[in-house]
Amino acid sequence: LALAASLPLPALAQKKIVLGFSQIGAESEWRTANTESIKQAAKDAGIELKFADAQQKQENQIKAIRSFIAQKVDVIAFSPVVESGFETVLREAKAAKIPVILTDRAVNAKDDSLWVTFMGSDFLEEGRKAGRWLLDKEKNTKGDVNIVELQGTVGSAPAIDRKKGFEEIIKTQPRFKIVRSQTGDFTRAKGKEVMQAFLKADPKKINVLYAHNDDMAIGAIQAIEEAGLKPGKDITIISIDGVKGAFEAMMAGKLNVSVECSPLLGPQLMKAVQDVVAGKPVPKRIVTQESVFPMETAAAEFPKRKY
Ligand code: GYE
Repeated sequence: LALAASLPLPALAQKKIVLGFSQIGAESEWRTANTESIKQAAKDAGIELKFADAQQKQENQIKAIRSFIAQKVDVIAFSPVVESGFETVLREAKAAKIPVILTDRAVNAKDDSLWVTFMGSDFLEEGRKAGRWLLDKEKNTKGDVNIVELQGTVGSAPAIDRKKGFEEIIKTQPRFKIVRSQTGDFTRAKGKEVMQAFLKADPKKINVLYAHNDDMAIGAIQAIEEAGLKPGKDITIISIDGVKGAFEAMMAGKLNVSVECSPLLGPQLMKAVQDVVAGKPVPKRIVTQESVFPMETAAAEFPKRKY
């Protein structure tokens, strides 16, 4: 008996941390890899995950967060589909004393006491990297460079910042012109559809496509081929994420460069959840480290890619 009393409590008797996570949807290869990373990391960490898919709708995310509050989960984490409109529900979580972690995308609320930490990529920098790659590629050419842009989801942090960062760089040389810009909602289907419209409007003038994610670029590649043009040659294509589909397109010579944006946020999210529950301090901002993969590096990098 004395011996039994000195043994540590069996795992089952310890209270499992409960995490409520509201995911945006399944709009891209990036997003599916992000969901897998979170589910796997929760399992590995022994955290009970309540996972809700919002199907790209903010109202569904707000509903999910309210239901997590009602269920009194230990921590709420979510990837906000758009930047604005979450303040009210975040205040409700704060009033219920449930800590909130933002993953992947930011909100634009002024009161930063509404979340404990925001982990994810620097989208502004990703846009700048895309712009710098293009300026470098064209450094020995002359004349106008006409760019069409496929934006991500309207009002989302990555769409806003990837546009801003890219523009910041290209506007240093006025011959680089964004001639058309429209949202493709981060999906292949929409990327293809909008690219078809771009090509119809100006079939000869497009030199470059800048897509805010790989999926839209992959959709657009189909549209370009169907129009009888060579993607990667007749039109230079730049996109962001670095998913396997992009590496395949690069190895086929159809995509020129993909700026990396890692979806593998699961392990660091679980670490932050454990720290928050244990009352340990967590940094207010955790930035993902990332590189740029031009087409020439694709074959060597492909076997190492994890998403
Ligand atoms: O680039 C895109 C996804 O928020 C960084 O969302 C993420 C973006 C990613 O749908 O593919």
